[in-house]
Amino acid sequence: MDPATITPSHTTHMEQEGRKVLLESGTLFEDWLKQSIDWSKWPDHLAEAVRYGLLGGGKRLRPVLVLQCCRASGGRDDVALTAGGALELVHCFSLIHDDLPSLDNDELRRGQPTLHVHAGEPMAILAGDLMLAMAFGLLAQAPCDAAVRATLVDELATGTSDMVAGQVYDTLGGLPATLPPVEQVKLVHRKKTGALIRAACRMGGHCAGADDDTIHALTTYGEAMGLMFQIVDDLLDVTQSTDHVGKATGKDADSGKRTYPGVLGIEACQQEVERLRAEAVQALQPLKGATEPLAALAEIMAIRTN
Ligand code: GRG
Repeated sequence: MDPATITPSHTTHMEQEGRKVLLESGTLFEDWLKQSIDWSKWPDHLAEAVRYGLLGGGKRLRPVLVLQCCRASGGRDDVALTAGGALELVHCFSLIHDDLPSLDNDELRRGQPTLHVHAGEPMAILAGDLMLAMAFGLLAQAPCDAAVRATLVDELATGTSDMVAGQVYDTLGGLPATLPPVEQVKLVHRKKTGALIRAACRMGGHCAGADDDTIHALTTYGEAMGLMFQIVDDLLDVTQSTDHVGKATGKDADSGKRTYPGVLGIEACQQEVERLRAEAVQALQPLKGATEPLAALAEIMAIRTN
Protein backbone atom coordinates (compact mmCIF):
# COMPACT_ATOMS: atom_id res chain seq x y z
CA MET A 1 0.00 0.00 0.00
CA ASP A 2 1.56 3.30 -1.05
CA PRO A 3 1.36 5.94 1.72
CA ALA A 4 1.13 8.56 -1.00
CA THR A 5 -2.40 7.31 -1.72
CA ILE A 6 -3.47 7.51 1.88
CA THR A 7 -5.74 10.51 1.32
CA PRO A 8 -7.28 12.21 -1.67
CA SER A 9 -5.19 14.94 -3.29
CA HIS A 10 -7.11 18.05 -1.97
CA THR A 11 -5.52 18.82 1.37
CA THR A 12 -3.87 21.14 3.77
CA HIS A 13 -0.18 21.75 4.31
CA MET A 14 -0.18 19.49 7.41
CA GLU A 15 -1.79 16.62 5.52
CA GLN A 16 0.75 16.92 2.72
CA GLU A 17 3.53 17.05 5.29
CA GLY A 18 2.12 13.90 6.98
CA ARG A 19 2.10 12.00 3.68
CA LYS A 20 5.66 13.13 3.00
CA VAL A 21 6.91 12.07 6.46
CA LEU A 22 5.27 8.67 6.14
CA LEU A 23 6.61 8.12 2.63
CA GLU A 24 10.19 9.31 3.24
CA SER A 25 10.72 7.75 6.68
CA GLY A 26 8.80 4.61 5.64
CA THR A 27 11.10 4.14 2.63
CA LEU A 28 14.12 4.55 4.91
CA PHE A 29 12.88 1.60 6.99
CA GLU A 30 11.94 -0.49 3.98
CA ASP A 31 15.55 -0.14 2.70
CA TRP A 32 17.07 -0.62 6.15
CA LEU A 33 15.15 -3.85 6.77
CA LYS A 34 16.14 -5.26 3.36
CA GLN A 35 19.82 -4.45 3.87
CA SER A 36 20.40 -5.00 7.59
CA ILE A 37 19.05 -8.52 7.95
CA ASP A 38 21.26 -11.46 7.00
CA TRP A 39 18.65 -13.45 5.07
CA SER A 40 21.15 -16.21 4.21
CA LYS A 41 21.01 -17.56 7.78
CA TRP A 42 17.69 -19.35 7.19
CA PRO A 43 16.35 -21.92 4.75
CA ASP A 44 15.26 -20.18 1.55
CA HIS A 45 11.52 -20.85 1.99
CA LEU A 46 11.57 -19.55 5.59
CA ALA A 47 13.46 -16.39 4.54
CA GLU A 48 10.99 -15.91 1.69
CA ALA A 49 8.02 -16.20 4.07
CA VAL A 50 9.51 -13.62 6.47
CA ARG A 51 10.28 -11.24 3.61
CA TYR A 52 6.71 -11.67 2.32
CA GLY A 53 5.25 -10.82 5.73
CA LEU A 54 7.67 -7.99 6.45
CA LEU A 55 8.30 -6.24 3.16
CA GLY A 56 4.93 -6.51 1.44
CA GLY A 57 3.77 -2.90 1.83
CA GLY A 58 2.26 -1.38 4.95
CA LYS A 59 2.29 2.19 6.20
CA ARG A 60 5.31 1.68 8.51
CA LEU A 61 3.61 3.95 11.03
CA ARG A 62 5.24 2.42 14.12
CA PRO A 63 8.88 2.62 12.97
CA VAL A 64 8.25 6.09 11.55
CA LEU A 65 7.02 7.12 15.02
CA VAL A 66 10.20 5.70 16.60
CA LEU A 67 12.34 7.72 14.18
CA GLN A 68 10.40 10.97 14.49
CA CYS A 69 10.11 10.75 18.30
CA CYS A 70 13.87 10.15 18.44
CA ARG A 71 14.54 13.17 16.21
CA ALA A 72 12.10 15.34 18.21
CA SER A 73 14.11 14.40 21.32
CA GLY A 74 17.45 15.24 19.68
CA GLY A 75 18.63 11.65 19.02
CA ARG A 76 20.53 9.85 16.26
CA ASP A 77 18.92 8.01 13.34
CA ASP A 78 21.08 4.86 13.58
CA VAL A 79 19.71 3.83 16.99
CA ALA A 80 16.13 4.66 15.93
CA LEU A 81 16.47 2.63 12.72
CA THR A 82 17.41 -0.47 14.70
CA ALA A 83 14.65 0.09 17.31
CA GLY A 84 12.05 0.89 14.64
CA GLY A 85 13.09 -2.14 12.57
CA ALA A 86 12.64 -4.36 15.62
CA LEU A 87 9.22 -2.87 16.35
CA GLU A 88 8.07 -3.34 12.75
CA LEU A 89 9.11 -7.02 12.95
CA VAL A 90 6.85 -7.46 15.99
CA HIS A 91 4.00 -5.58 14.28
CA CYS A 92 4.23 -7.72 11.13
CA PHE A 93 4.47 -10.90 13.20
CA SER A 94 1.24 -9.88 14.99
CA LEU A 95 -0.55 -9.31 11.67
CA ILE A 96 0.53 -12.74 10.37
CA HIS A 97 -0.70 -14.52 13.50
CA ASP A 98 -3.84 -12.37 13.71
CA ASP A 99 -4.78 -13.48 10.18
CA LEU A 100 -4.41 -17.23 10.93
CA PRO A 101 -7.46 -19.49 10.56
CA SER A 102 -7.57 -20.05 14.34
CA LEU A 103 -7.71 -16.29 15.03
CA ASP A 104 -9.28 -13.88 12.50
CA ASN A 105 -9.10 -16.26 9.53
CA ASP A 106 -8.37 -13.53 6.97
CA GLU A 107 -7.22 -14.15 3.42
CA LEU A 108 -6.29 -10.60 2.41
CA ARG A 109 -3.74 -8.26 3.98
CA ARG A 110 -2.19 -5.14 2.40
CA GLY A 111 -4.04 -6.06 -0.78
CA GLN A 112 -2.22 -9.43 -1.05
CA PRO A 113 -3.02 -13.00 0.05
CA THR A 114 -2.18 -13.43 3.74
CA LEU A 115 0.96 -15.42 4.54
CA HIS A 116 -0.89 -18.62 5.48
CA VAL A 117 -2.67 -18.50 2.11
CA HIS A 118 0.60 -17.79 0.32
CA ALA A 119 2.89 -20.26 2.15
CA GLY A 120 0.62 -22.51 4.22
CA GLU A 121 -0.40 -22.32 7.87
CA PRO A 122 2.62 -24.10 9.41
CA MET A 123 5.03 -21.76 7.63
CA ALA A 124 2.98 -18.69 8.66
CA ILE A 125 3.13 -19.76 12.32
CA LEU A 126 6.86 -20.47 12.18
CA ALA A 127 7.76 -17.33 10.19
CA GLY A 128 5.87 -15.26 12.79
CA ASP A 129 7.76 -17.00 15.60
CA LEU A 130 11.05 -16.25 13.88
CA MET A 131 10.14 -12.58 13.41
CA LEU A 132 9.52 -12.18 17.13
CA ALA A 133 12.94 -13.69 17.89
CA MET A 134 14.56 -11.55 15.17
CA ALA A 135 13.10 -8.40 16.73
CA PHE A 136 14.77 -8.97 20.07
CA GLY A 137 17.97 -10.15 18.35
CA LEU A 138 18.13 -6.83 16.46
CA LEU A 139 17.59 -4.81 19.62
CA ALA A 140 20.41 -6.69 21.33
CA GLN A 141 22.71 -5.16 18.69
CA ALA A 142 21.38 -1.58 18.89
CA PRO A 143 24.30 0.87 18.53
CA CYS A 144 23.82 2.57 21.91
CA ASP A 145 24.96 2.10 25.48
CA ALA A 146 23.90 -1.00 27.41
CA ALA A 147 21.45 0.80 29.72
CA VAL A 148 19.53 2.30 26.79
CA ARG A 149 19.54 -1.08 25.04
CA ALA A 150 18.03 -2.76 28.13
CA THR A 151 15.33 -0.06 28.33
CA LEU A 152 14.47 -0.57 24.65
CA VAL A 153 14.14 -4.34 25.20
CA ASP A 154 11.91 -3.70 28.22
CA GLU A 155 9.67 -1.27 26.28
CA LEU A 156 9.29 -3.68 23.35
CA ALA A 157 8.53 -6.61 25.68
CA THR A 158 5.88 -4.54 27.53
CA GLY A 159 4.26 -3.38 24.30
CA THR A 160 4.24 -6.89 22.84
CA SER A 161 2.81 -8.56 25.94
CA ASP A 162 0.10 -5.90 26.32
CA MET A 163 -0.77 -6.43 22.64
CA VAL A 164 -1.17 -10.17 23.23
CA ALA A 165 -3.36 -9.50 26.30
CA GLY A 166 -5.50 -7.15 24.17
CA GLN A 167 -5.85 -9.82 21.51
CA VAL A 168 -6.98 -12.31 24.17
CA TYR A 169 -9.61 -9.85 25.46
CA ASP A 170 -10.76 -9.26 21.90
CA THR A 171 -10.98 -12.87 20.79
CA LEU A 172 -11.31 -15.00 23.95
CA GLY A 173 -12.99 -12.56 26.36
CA GLY A 174 -12.09 -12.07 30.02
CA LEU A 175 -12.76 -8.32 30.24
CA PRO A 176 -13.85 -7.11 33.70
CA ALA A 177 -17.66 -7.38 33.55
CA THR A 178 -18.02 -4.38 35.86
CA LEU A 179 -16.59 -2.04 33.22
CA PRO A 180 -19.18 -0.10 31.15
CA PRO A 181 -19.20 -1.12 27.44
CA VAL A 182 -17.28 1.93 26.23
CA GLU A 183 -14.54 1.34 28.83
CA GLN A 184 -14.33 -2.31 27.75
CA VAL A 185 -13.76 -1.32 24.12
CA LYS A 186 -11.25 1.32 25.20
CA LEU A 187 -9.29 -1.26 27.23
CA VAL A 188 -9.14 -3.69 24.28
CA HIS A 189 -8.01 -0.91 21.91
CA ARG A 190 -5.43 0.49 24.33
CA LYS A 191 -3.85 -2.93 24.68
CA LYS A 192 -4.33 -4.61 21.31
CA THR A 193 -3.33 -1.62 19.16
CA GLY A 194 -2.33 1.20 21.50
CA ALA A 195 0.42 -0.66 23.36
CA LEU A 196 2.78 -0.97 20.36
CA ILE A 197 2.15 2.62 19.23
CA ARG A 198 2.82 3.86 22.77
CA ALA A 199 5.98 1.71 22.85
CA ALA A 200 7.10 3.17 19.50
CA CYS A 201 6.94 6.73 20.85
CA ARG A 202 8.64 5.90 24.15
CA MET A 203 11.35 3.87 22.38
CA GLY A 204 12.01 6.85 20.10
CA GLY A 205 12.58 9.01 23.17
CA HIS A 206 14.83 6.41 24.82
CA CYS A 207 16.90 6.11 21.61
CA ALA A 208 17.73 9.79 22.19
CA GLY A 209 18.42 9.30 25.91
CA ALA A 210 15.46 11.61 26.67
CA ASP A 211 14.68 12.83 30.21
CA ASP A 212 11.54 11.83 32.16
CA ASP A 213 9.53 14.92 31.12
CA THR A 214 10.17 14.18 27.45
CA ILE A 215 9.25 10.51 27.86
CA HIS A 216 6.06 11.59 29.65
CA ALA A 217 5.12 13.93 26.78
CA LEU A 218 5.83 11.23 24.19
CA THR A 219 3.77 8.73 26.19
CA THR A 220 0.76 11.09 26.21
CA TYR A 221 1.19 11.63 22.46
CA GLY A 222 1.55 7.87 21.84
CA GLU A 223 -1.47 6.91 23.92
CA ALA A 224 -3.68 9.44 22.14
CA MET A 225 -2.34 8.30 18.74
CA GLY A 226 -2.84 4.61 19.59
CA LEU A 227 -6.47 4.96 20.65
CA MET A 228 -7.22 7.30 17.75
CA PHE A 229 -5.63 4.87 15.28
CA GLN A 230 -7.89 1.99 16.35
CA ILE A 231 -11.07 4.11 16.44
CA VAL A 232 -10.29 5.17 12.85
CA ASP A 233 -9.69 1.49 12.03
CA ASP A 234 -13.12 0.61 13.47
CA LEU A 235 -14.68 3.41 11.41
CA LEU A 236 -12.97 2.16 8.23
CA ASP A 237 -14.37 -1.30 8.94
CA VAL A 238 -17.90 0.09 8.62
CA THR A 239 -17.37 2.81 6.01
CA GLN A 240 -14.83 1.45 3.47
CA SER A 241 -14.72 -1.42 0.98
CA THR A 242 -12.35 -4.39 1.21
CA ASP A 243 -10.75 -3.35 -2.11
CA HIS A 244 -9.97 0.14 -0.83
CA VAL A 245 -8.54 -0.88 2.55
CA GLY A 246 -6.68 -3.97 1.26
CA LYS A 247 -8.06 -6.22 4.02
CA ALA A 248 -11.49 -7.62 4.82
CA THR A 249 -13.95 -4.98 6.10
CA GLY A 250 -17.39 -5.35 7.69
CA LYS A 251 -16.10 -8.18 9.85
CA ASP A 252 -16.43 -6.55 13.26
CA ALA A 253 -20.21 -6.32 13.18
CA ASP A 254 -20.51 -9.82 11.63
CA SER A 255 -18.37 -11.35 14.37
CA GLY A 256 -20.36 -9.60 17.12
CA LYS A 257 -17.24 -7.82 18.44
CA ARG A 258 -17.74 -4.70 20.54
CA THR A 259 -16.37 -1.74 18.56
CA TYR A 260 -16.29 2.03 19.04
CA PRO A 261 -18.90 2.75 16.33
CA GLY A 262 -21.04 -0.09 17.72
CA VAL A 263 -21.00 1.39 21.23
CA LEU A 264 -20.89 5.15 20.52
CA GLY A 265 -22.21 5.56 16.96
CA ILE A 266 -20.29 6.97 13.99
CA GLU A 267 -20.67 10.67 14.78
CA ALA A 268 -19.45 10.39 18.37
CA CYS A 269 -16.49 8.34 17.10
CA GLN A 270 -15.56 11.09 14.67
CA GLN A 271 -15.68 13.63 17.52
CA GLU A 272 -13.51 11.35 19.65
CA VAL A 273 -10.97 11.06 16.81
CA GLU A 274 -10.78 14.86 16.61
CA ARG A 275 -10.42 15.17 20.41
CA LEU A 276 -7.58 12.61 20.45
CA ARG A 277 -5.82 14.25 17.48
CA ALA A 278 -5.84 17.58 19.33
CA GLU A 279 -4.66 15.89 22.54
CA ALA A 280 -1.76 14.26 20.66
CA VAL A 281 -0.65 17.57 19.13
CA GLN A 282 -0.99 19.41 22.46
CA ALA A 283 1.22 16.81 24.15
CA LEU A 284 4.12 17.77 21.86
CA GLN A 285 4.45 21.28 23.30
CA PRO A 286 7.19 20.57 25.90
CA LEU A 287 9.48 18.89 23.33
CA LYS A 288 12.52 20.86 22.26
CA GLY A 289 13.26 19.26 18.87
CA ALA A 290 11.30 19.35 15.59
CA THR A 291 7.73 18.28 16.34
CA GLU A 292 6.01 19.26 13.08
CA PRO A 293 6.43 15.75 11.59
CA LEU A 294 4.74 14.23 14.66
CA ALA A 295 1.87 16.75 14.49
CA ALA A 296 1.52 16.03 10.76
CA LEU A 297 1.39 12.28 11.45
CA ALA A 298 -1.46 12.87 13.95
CA GLU A 299 -3.27 14.88 11.28
CA ILE A 300 -2.94 12.26 8.58
CA MET A 301 -3.77 9.32 10.84
CA ALA A 302 -7.00 11.06 11.88
CA ILE A 303 -8.21 11.31 8.29
CA ARG A 304 -6.72 8.20 6.70
CA THR A 305 -9.02 6.10 4.55
CA ASN A 306 -6.95 2.89 4.45
C1 GRG B 1 -0.15 -15.18 18.87
C2 GRG B 1 1.67 -14.82 20.64
C3 GRG B 1 0.74 -14.27 19.63
C4 GRG B 1 0.76 -12.96 19.41
C5 GRG B 1 -0.01 -12.27 18.41
C6 GRG B 1 -2.35 -11.64 16.96
C7 GRG B 1 -1.84 -10.80 18.06
C8 GRG B 1 -1.00 -11.43 19.07
C9 GRG B 1 -2.12 -9.55 18.18
C10 GRG B 1 -2.91 -8.86 17.16
C11 GRG B 1 -2.74 -7.45 17.25
C12 GRG B 1 -3.41 -6.78 16.09
C13 GRG B 1 -3.38 -7.41 14.75
C14 GRG B 1 -3.99 -5.62 16.29
C15 GRG B 1 -4.63 -4.85 15.23
C16 GRG B 1 -3.89 -3.59 15.05
C17 GRG B 1 -4.06 -3.03 13.68
C18 GRG B 1 -5.19 -2.10 13.42
C19 GRG B 1 -3.21 -3.35 12.75
C20 GRG B 1 -3.14 -2.75 11.41
O1 GRG B 1 -2.08 -1.81 11.46
P1 GRG B 1 -1.69 -0.92 10.21
O2 GRG B 1 -2.92 -0.35 9.57
O3 GRG B 1 -1.08 -2.03 9.25
O4 GRG B 1 -0.63 0.03 10.63
P2 GRG B 1 -0.03 -1.85 8.06
O5 GRG B 1 -0.44 -2.90 7.06
O6 GRG B 1 -0.13 -0.45 7.50
O7 GRG B 1 1.30 -2.13 8.67
